[in-house]
Amino acid sequence: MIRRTSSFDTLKTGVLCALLLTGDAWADAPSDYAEHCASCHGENRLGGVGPALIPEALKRMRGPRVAAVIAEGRTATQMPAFAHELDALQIEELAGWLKSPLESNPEWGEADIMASRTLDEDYVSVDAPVWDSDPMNITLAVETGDHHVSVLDGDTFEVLDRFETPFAVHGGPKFSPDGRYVFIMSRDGWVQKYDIWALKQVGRVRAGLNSRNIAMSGDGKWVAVANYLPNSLTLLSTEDLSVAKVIEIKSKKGNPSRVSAVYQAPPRESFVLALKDVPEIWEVFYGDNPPQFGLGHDFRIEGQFKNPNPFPVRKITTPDYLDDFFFDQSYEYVMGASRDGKGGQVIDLVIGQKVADLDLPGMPHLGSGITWKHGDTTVMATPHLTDGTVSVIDMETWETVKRIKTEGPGFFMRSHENSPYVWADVFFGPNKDAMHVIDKQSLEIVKTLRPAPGKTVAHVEFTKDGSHALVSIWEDDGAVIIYDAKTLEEVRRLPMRKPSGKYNVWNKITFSEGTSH
Ligand code: DHE
Repeated sequence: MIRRTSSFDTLKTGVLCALLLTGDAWADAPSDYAEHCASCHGENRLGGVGPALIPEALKRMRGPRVAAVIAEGRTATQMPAFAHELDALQIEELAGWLKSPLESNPEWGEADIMASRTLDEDYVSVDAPVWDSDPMNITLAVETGDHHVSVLDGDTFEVLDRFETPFAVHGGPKFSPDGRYVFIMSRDGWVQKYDIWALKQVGRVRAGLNSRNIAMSGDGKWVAVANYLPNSLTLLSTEDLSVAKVIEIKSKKGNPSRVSAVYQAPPRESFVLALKDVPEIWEVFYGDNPPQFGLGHDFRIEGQFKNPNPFPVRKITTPDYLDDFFFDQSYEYVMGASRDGKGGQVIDLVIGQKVADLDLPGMPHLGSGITWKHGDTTVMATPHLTDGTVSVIDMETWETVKRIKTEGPGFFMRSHENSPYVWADVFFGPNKDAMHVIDKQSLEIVKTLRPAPGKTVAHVEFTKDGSHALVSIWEDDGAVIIYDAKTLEEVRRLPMRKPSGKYNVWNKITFSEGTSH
């Protein structure tokens, strides 16, 4: 029998808990959960008004430990403190149990997804924007501190609206091709549709239980949602968020896999999927005339495009597990980072084969890569998540042209056709307050900005004309700083709650080479 202690503080280090929790570990946690947590987080831990409490979601939780949140609650949310109802050991047991895997992989099929869909009754479509700003220069700033998005006028930087998002948005929101609607995804699999002209949410649907990112089809008709849980890709109609199809992810050999990410390849009229657990790249076609590949082992298309099986799937075997992608501007070549973070490969999507190896040690973050003209070639640059380096690669020879030494590992990079500079953050380590500005031709760091010493300074987005760069102070009492992109002088600071990514309508819908796609 485990004897409970009375004070939460005595167990804060967790060391004693580790000793106590051997054997009869988490014995009472399920009943404590049922009594105190299930009404908000769901009987099955998959979420309700509160987020899902499963390891896939909790291991991404930054900030206070899970036990501390249970004990002390979360400020500015509906999560209350339980320290006066549960003792220290109960709290540690509960936290440990929540981080343990679910007993079986939950199902989340078309019927569940459709049942989760809500379309806002008070939403009324409008014929023109309800504001006077340039619709192509609207910029969204995701504020992860309190789960909101600010809608900014890209000329005046006035906040036109600030609306609530689902909990824990991840990845770039995706605009409809005309820039009017935006689709936003949370790690719990919720997809939100928002009308920028009307400044109103249109609706929400839970497309997966634990999701990675979304992609918009080139024709604007479909949003694809990459899911870890269940192992699926959900295709939603952009019109009304209804399910067009749920594709179960099983390799050619029948092995299931999580989807690491989904990307759009507009010239190919396809979505391209990075798979976590099998060495394959998938292409899911949405156009009326999908290319006719043979049924050879590397070029298999399942099903016909017309009824009864829309969205045919092509499965390409790769020599390695490829986890994170970057495409050339033609979308013929996809650069993939190895799952072990030690290198990468280039796959030609037309022939469905590897055409080159990439020299990319230090876990490249290809999703943040950008390209630009360098002399008579095009180069691509990517930060590394475990190495203070930006790698620059020639897109014709696939050789590494330069490794630019930075003050620490970075997460995001951005540029703009009209800017001579690339901006690269230092996201991790003691220099997380640094933002490097790199000359696109000399490939040298020409300035390092430190607008908020000691704070995380990360992620950049440009205005439509590239005249200004917006930088996040990634803290709960943070800000978006607006820089003159030429003089590199600060112009203005907009207070925001832990702003993460910023997304300019024009740069996104025109696939600017300086931004992630
Ligand atoms: Fe992201 C984009 C994967 C952790 C914030 N992140 C992406 C994309 C991928 C990805 C594949 C591109 C998809 C897109 O935009 O459609 N991210 C991963 C990971 O695998 C990783 C390392 C670990 C994980 O478990 O997910 C990871 N990402 C994070 C974070 O910890 C960040 C910093 C904070 C958070 O919100 O979780 C984070 N990721 C972002 C942001 C983007 C993003 C802000 C969009 C960047 C853009 O400019 O488009």
